[in-house]
Amino acid sequence: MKCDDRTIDKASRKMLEITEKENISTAWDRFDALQPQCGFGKLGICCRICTMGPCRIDPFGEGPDRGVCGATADIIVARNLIRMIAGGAAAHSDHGRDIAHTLLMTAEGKTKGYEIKDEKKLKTLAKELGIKTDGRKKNEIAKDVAETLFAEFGQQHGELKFVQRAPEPRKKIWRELGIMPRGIDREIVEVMHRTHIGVDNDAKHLIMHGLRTSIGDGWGGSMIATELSDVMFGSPKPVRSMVNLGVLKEDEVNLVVHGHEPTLSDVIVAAAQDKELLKLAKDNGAKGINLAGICCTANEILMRHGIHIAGNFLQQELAIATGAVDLMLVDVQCIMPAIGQVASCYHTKVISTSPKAKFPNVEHIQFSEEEALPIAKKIVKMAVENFKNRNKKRIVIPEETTDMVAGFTAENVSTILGGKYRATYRPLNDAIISGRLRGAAAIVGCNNTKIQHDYGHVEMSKELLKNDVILVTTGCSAIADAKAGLLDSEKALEYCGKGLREICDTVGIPPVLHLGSCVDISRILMVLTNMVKEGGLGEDISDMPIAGAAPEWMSEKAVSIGFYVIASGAFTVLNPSLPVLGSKEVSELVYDKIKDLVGANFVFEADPVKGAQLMIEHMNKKRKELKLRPMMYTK
Ligand code: SF4
Ligand code: MSK
Repeated sequence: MKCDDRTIDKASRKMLEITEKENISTAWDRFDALQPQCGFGKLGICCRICTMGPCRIDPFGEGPDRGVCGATADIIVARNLIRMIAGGAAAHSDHGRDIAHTLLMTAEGKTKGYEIKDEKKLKTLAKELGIKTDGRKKNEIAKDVAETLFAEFGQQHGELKFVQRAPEPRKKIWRELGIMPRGIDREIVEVMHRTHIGVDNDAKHLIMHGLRTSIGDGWGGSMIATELSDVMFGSPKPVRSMVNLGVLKEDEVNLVVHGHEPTLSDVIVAAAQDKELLKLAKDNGAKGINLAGICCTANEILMRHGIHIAGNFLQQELAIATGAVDLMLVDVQCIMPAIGQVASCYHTKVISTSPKAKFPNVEHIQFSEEEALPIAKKIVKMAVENFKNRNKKRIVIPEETTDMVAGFTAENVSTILGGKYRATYRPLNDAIISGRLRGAAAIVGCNNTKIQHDYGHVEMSKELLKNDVILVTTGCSAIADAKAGLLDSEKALEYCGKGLREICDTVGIPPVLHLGSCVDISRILMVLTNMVKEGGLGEDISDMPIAGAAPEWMSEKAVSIGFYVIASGAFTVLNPSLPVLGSKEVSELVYDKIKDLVGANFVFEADPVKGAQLMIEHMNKKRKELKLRPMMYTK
C-alpha cells in the first residue's frame, strides 16, 4: 500500500516515507504482510473456547455448521462478541478503579504530587451519593466518595449509582429488559461464565447480557473514571493547544506520554516544569523540556493543561521515527507491542510504568502513587539525559501543526451556552427545535489499518457539519479532526452549514467539541441526558435527533462503547463491521431488531460520507416524529 493510501495526514505521509526508506516496520507494513487475514475470524465464526476446538463454521453452508460441542454460528458469534464487550468494559472500568484508588490514597495523605483540585465537584458528587459534606474536610469527603464508588465495582445486587442519572424512560427500558447492571465487575465476570463451554447457548440472551455489561461500563466504570479524574486533576475548561507531529521540537527535550490514564502523566506535567530539571536540560544543550502526547493520555493532559498532541493511535511509531523523541512514557491500552522494536532503531528510550503492562525491549519503572512525583522526576531526568544521544542527522520533524480548542465538558457546555449565571442547555435545544441546527452527533473511536488513517473521521465530520449538525468527539477521532482544523473555532467555520456557523460564531466555540479521552464518552451520555432534561426534544435519548459513529474503530473498548451507546438510545454507524456477519441471527439483531428493544441499532457503512448521510436521515426522521420546524437553511 502506498503512503498516500495509508493516511490522509501529510505529516504521517512524510514519516511513512522515512520508515520505508529506513526499512522500519510499522503497523501498516505488518498489516500488508498479514494479508489475507483470516475470513473466519472476520466473520466471528471461529471458536477456541475449549480444546476440542478450534472449531470453524463454514460460512457458505457446504461444510460443518456447528462445532464439536454443537455450537452453531449464532452461538459462536454471540459468545465472541460479548467477550469483546467484557474486554473493553474491563479496560475502562479498571481505569476508573485506579483513579478511585488514587483519590482514596490522596485523601489519606499517602501520595506525593497529588491534591484534590476540584473541591466543588467533589461536594456535588458527595451530595449525589448521599455523603455528608457540611462541616467536613475535603479529604474526609473524598475518602467516603472513593469508598462509595469502589463498592460499585463489587456490588452484587441492586443498581449502579450513576445509572440513576439516565432519563427515567431509559431506566424503565433497562429494568423491563432485565439489563440494568448490578455491579461493574459482576457483569464482566458473568460474561466469562456465560461464554464458557456449555453455559449460555442462546445468541439473543448472550447479547442482552453484553448490553448490560456495556451499560456498567458507560454509566459505571467509565463515568467513575471521568468524574473522579475531574475531582483529582481538575475539571477541564476550554483551552487552546496544537496538534500533530510538528509539535515536537528539534532544540528541546521531547518527552511523549502515551496510553490512557492521567495519574502519572498529570504529575509529569509538574515535573517537566521543575527548575532543576529545566537547568539540567540547558546544561545538556536543550532549550527546554517539551511535553507532548499520543492517544488518550494525551487527551487527558490536553484537556486540563493544554499540552500539545503529537498524534493519534497510528502515529505512535511515526513519532519515534522522527528521531527526536528522547523518551516515550507508556501506561496502559492502545500501546503497540512493536514500539520497543521501533525505538531500538533510534536513541529513544521507552519506559513502561503500569504494574499491569510490560512490553518487549522496553525498560520498566514501576509507578506508585506514594512516590508519584519522585518517579515522574526520575523519568523526566532520563529524557533530559538522553537528549545528547540523538543522532542529529536522522532527525526529521514534519512541520505540520494545527491550532485547536479543547476542554469541553457536560457542565461547561451549559455555562458556555447559557452564561455563567444561568447555565442551561436551552439555547442548544432551541437551536435544534427552531431548525437552525439539525441535531447533534458524536464521532469517536480509534484508527484502524483497514481504513485510510483519519479519512473516516474527517470526511464524516465534514459532511455532518455541512448539514448543520453540531459534533462532540473524544479519543483518536478528536485528534484526527483537530489535525484537519475542525477544532479551530475560526477556521472550522468554513465547513459549517449556515445555521451551525451562526451558533458557533455567536458563542465562540468550534463546531466540533472535544470532550476528552475514551472514558469521557460518559460526558457525552451526560450531554444527551441534560438535553432530554432541558425539554422540547422528547422524553428519552432515543427520541432526539442525535446519532453516534465510530468510523475507524478497532479496539474491544470500542465494542463496549458502541453497545452502551445503542443501549442508551443512540443510532450508531460503524466501520469496520462488528465481527458478526457469520451469524444471521446476531447480524439481524445488532443491525436492526435491537431497535425494537432499546430504540437504537448499529449500521455498518464503509463510506464515511454515506455513513454521515445515514445519520442525517435518522435525525430527519426524529425531527419529523417530534414535529420540529423545517430546517432553516439546509434541506
Ligand atoms: Fe468447538 Fe464448542 Fe469448544 Fe468452541 S466450545 S471450541 S465450538 S467444541
Ligand atoms: S486511544 S481505544 S485507539 S480511540 Fe483511547 Fe484511540 Fe481507540 Fe485507543
